[in-house]
Amino acid sequence: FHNPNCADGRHTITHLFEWKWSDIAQECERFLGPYGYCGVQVSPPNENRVVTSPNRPWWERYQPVSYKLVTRSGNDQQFRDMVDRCNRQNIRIYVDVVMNHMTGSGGSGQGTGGSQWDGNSLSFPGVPFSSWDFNDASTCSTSDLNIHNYQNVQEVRNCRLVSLLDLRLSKDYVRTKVTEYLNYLIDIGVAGFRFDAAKHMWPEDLRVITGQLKNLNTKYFPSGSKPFIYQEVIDMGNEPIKMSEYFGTGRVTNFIYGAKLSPVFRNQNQAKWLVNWGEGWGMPSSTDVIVFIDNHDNQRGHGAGGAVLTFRDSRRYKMATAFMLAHPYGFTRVMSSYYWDVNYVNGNDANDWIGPPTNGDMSIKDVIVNSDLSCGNGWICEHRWRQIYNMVAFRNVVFGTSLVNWWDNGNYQIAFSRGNKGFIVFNLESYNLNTRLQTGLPAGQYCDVISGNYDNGACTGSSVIVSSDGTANFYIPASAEDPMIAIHIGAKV
Ligand code: QV4
Ligand code: CA
Repeated sequence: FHNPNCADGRHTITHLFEWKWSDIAQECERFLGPYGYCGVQVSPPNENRVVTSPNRPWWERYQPVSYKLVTRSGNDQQFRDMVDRCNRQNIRIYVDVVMNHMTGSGGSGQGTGGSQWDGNSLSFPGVPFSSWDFNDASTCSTSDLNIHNYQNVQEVRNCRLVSLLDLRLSKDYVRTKVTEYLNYLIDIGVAGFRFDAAKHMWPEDLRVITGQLKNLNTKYFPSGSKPFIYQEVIDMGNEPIKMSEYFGTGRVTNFIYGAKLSPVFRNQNQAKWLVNWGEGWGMPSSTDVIVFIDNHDNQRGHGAGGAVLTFRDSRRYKMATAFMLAHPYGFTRVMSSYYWDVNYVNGNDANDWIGPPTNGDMSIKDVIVNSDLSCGNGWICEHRWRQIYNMVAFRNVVFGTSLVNWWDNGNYQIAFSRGNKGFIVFNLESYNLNTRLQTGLPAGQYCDVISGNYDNGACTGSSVIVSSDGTANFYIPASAEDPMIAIHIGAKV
């Protein structure tokens, strides 16, 4: 379950948060395929609760009503069309799977696919699940059945996360229904899963469920391929539940990564310390994690909290993302967001619930793409920023090489090579960088893929001359639009 199942030479996924399936299908064809991405994490595709107060928040999709593929992103047929068209472009689809719980307690109604649900009687006929299929006072010991104490493992896994009705995954019937859903997606042709709220599920239950999964569809994957699984476990080191409990069933989301890298690129912790970034900072082994700067939760103060860099600090965010993509540690995920107006009230964003850009009938707006590759209609499309997509290509070119030729100025200027294939320099000082450095690269002229592109054998931005001894002079003004330079053998003039 640790292998992402990327097509050859592709090593990064992007989370197209709240995109419609029809837009993702087009994006695979017009951008993700040609620009070297491996795949897409999609929002939960299964039927969810329709929340109208507030009006259609993004988080309604984390309240399942059934496993029918009908949401504001599209229906079953549109989902299948996306998976097929993306796979044909060598782009993989990873599904966000919510199987810890169903809707919040209380309330009732119809889901996005028309199924009835009742959060009072714990009735979900669209699956079907009934009150027998949920944890209750016999398994959860808090008086309101909600989780209050994250130091109590039993409580975290058997009680309700923010009142969400907690499925009894120890029961064969519940495991079977969830497994049917996952195998249904595998048959369609997805490459793997994000397990939402994995911390709230017992590793043993996940072991049984993943043991019943089919191999991937041989229309798109070599026979015998297992789904890629990455499990959402927020482990900042201060709770009894550890990431390592989940390595048997796949990788985990490494939230320490963005939390510790962001302060460096905010000039709150010297960049020179990144010399042993990765396992050296007490993080799990590289092949057990997926890494990212921000995710859909912590970019709005949910989940692990709001201390991470996001698109709103674009200059620092591009640098942190470039560092992530240049560095060998972990399997990389690039966040792709939509815009919303923040409104801080007592330190919290009162608008943290706002859903994706919508039309008057609350359907999700199309993603518009402009000739400069940027997006419109409220979609931020970080994955289309030049400094980011060129570093996705950098990672593909240098993949498998080790980090060598580390250099730093003892403070906020750093540089390193990836074998003899790529080199990157960062200047986070308030003064200019002007230094000769060993790049490890063959002599020649290289395009700086940060300030421009490699286009028809020429550089649209600045270029770097590497001499026969492998050294080159680097000049990065503190005031540069992006105070970093990256070169690699795939962009040599
Ligand atoms: C509220 C109160 C409850 C109260 C209840 C009464 O908080 O105390 O009992 O009303 O009805 C939404 C609301 C939340 C509401 C809840 C139930 O925001 O206020 O409870 O619904 O109606 C997302 C959002 C949540 C949202 C949830 C379901 O972040 O705010 O809750 O979707 O719609 C921990 C976990 C980690 C989790 C993270 C956010 O360990 O697993 O918190 N991250 C994942 C997802 C995340 C998602 C969930 C888990 C749940 O990444 O996006 O939560 O599927 O760290
Ligand atoms: Ca649970």
